[in-house]
Amino acid sequence: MAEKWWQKAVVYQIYPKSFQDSDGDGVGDLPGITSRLPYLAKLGVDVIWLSPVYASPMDDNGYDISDYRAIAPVFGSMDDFDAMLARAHELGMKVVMDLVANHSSDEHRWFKESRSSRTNPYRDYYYWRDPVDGHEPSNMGAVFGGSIWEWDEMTAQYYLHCFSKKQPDLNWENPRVRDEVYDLMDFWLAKGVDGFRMDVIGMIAKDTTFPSGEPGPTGYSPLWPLINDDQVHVWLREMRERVLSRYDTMTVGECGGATVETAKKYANLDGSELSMVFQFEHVGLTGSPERGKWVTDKPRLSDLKRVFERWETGLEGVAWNSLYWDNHDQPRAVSRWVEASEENRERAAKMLATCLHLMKGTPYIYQGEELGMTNYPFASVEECDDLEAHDAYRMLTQDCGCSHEEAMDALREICRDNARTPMQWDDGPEAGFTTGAPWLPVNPNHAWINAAAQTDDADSVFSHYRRLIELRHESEELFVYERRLGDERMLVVCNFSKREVVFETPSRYVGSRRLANNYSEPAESVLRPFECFALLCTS
Ligand code: ISL
Repeated sequence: MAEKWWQKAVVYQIYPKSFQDSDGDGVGDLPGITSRLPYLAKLGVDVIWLSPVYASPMDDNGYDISDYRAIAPVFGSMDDFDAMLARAHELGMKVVMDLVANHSSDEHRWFKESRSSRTNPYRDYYYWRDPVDGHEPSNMGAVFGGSIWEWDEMTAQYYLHCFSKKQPDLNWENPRVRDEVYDLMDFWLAKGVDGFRMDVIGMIAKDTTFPSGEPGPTGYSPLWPLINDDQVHVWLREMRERVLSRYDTMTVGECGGATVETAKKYANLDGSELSMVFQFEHVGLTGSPERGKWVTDKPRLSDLKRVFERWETGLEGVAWNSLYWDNHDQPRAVSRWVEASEENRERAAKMLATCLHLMKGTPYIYQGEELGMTNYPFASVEECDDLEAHDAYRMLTQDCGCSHEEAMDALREICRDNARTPMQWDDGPEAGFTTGAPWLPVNPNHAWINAAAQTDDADSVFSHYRRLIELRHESEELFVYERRLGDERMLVVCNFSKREVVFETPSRYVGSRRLANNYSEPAESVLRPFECFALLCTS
């Protein structure tokens, strides 16, 4: 099967609220992103994944969309979007949008119509159910706390929301809902965007009997058995047929519960569904039934190796994976995965990057990761913005019996706001992110962790990432093969590019006979432009 462009790409995720503000309102925006595109071009990334910029009441920072075809005024206008897209393309970078279609905002026109009467034509765009014995139809808990069911006085029924109550789940069983989603995908693809990161796409199909489960400490049962793992593939195939097959896109599905087996369906190299999966096994190695993800234990290296090994070998030649440590839902890698002090933070950041980027799959860099940005020293929950952090604090202190300090330790280690503090551009006021008051505080360590200090320093974390990205592109330029006859082996190495390419001669060939070469001195660990040689050894 021919290699696809997204298999040699490196993706950079932008969280627009926190990347670059251009108008001093303390919130990042599209003109701000455009102004920083040369920085990303210098880093060398191929694809930008833009977290949501659509119209939204921002209950969940844009993951609650009230108009899929409009830009939130706080981020700018559609013209600003078009300018950003054009500039990115000019600089050779593609742009992938966040498609949040498991749910909309409760302020979307569809939901306003839907809740207005039981007979409204939009009623079936969402899941509405009668009470059972005067209660919610089932006892599952939503990701951001409380029940998955919200009572709506207007029509005296409950509606389903797997996330916040301002994020009602769209009813994908309804073909009109699917048509709407395919249409809006067309709208953005026709504009020239290069694909989609699909938010919680693994959750769009539900067990519509809405079962109950064993309640945990919060009184609710976990949500995951609600997911229908078979039906989702039917709809993704339909989406491929109806929309994606008409464009050359990169699609990545956020699939929380994906296993190696289900990933072979989601991200099969036959192209029937998505390009790749974003799976969660390695970021879910810690946690407890009582406290969920809110524990301070570090993941065990042996577990991490086991998980990566299983995914690498399991998908080999069959399906494609994404490689990531960080994103806007995870704490900062250098704070979370290792016990790095400031003294060895840079080395740790480079080590984590190297470990990940040289695996098979498409690497993702989350803004600031390439600078070795760290978690934020939150002193109280009031400093956090994220609705999930507030719910977690309440759950930890009220349902789990944690003290304030214990709860804050968990938040400082795990909470999503760690990733969402403003990008650290320089050591000036507010790290060069804004001239106003930032919506989340800037980490005080911007005094020494910032882009200005790193972009021209060959030894910086930024330069290390840059080199890893180059390596990924370059490795496509080598033609290396080995021939064996009896106990003789011959290794042929050809650099098809005009650039230097890192290449480590396998140890059994070190010092062996050189048969054909176009440079007189043997290569060290770098192949020179168009260098070739053949080595012969007996094993
Ligand atoms: O961070 C999480 C809560 O612990 C994850 O479970 C997260 O909610 C899940 O990965 C889904 O994430 C996506 O959808 C959410 C949104 O809040 C996240 O930012 C987004 O990445 C709802 O749209």
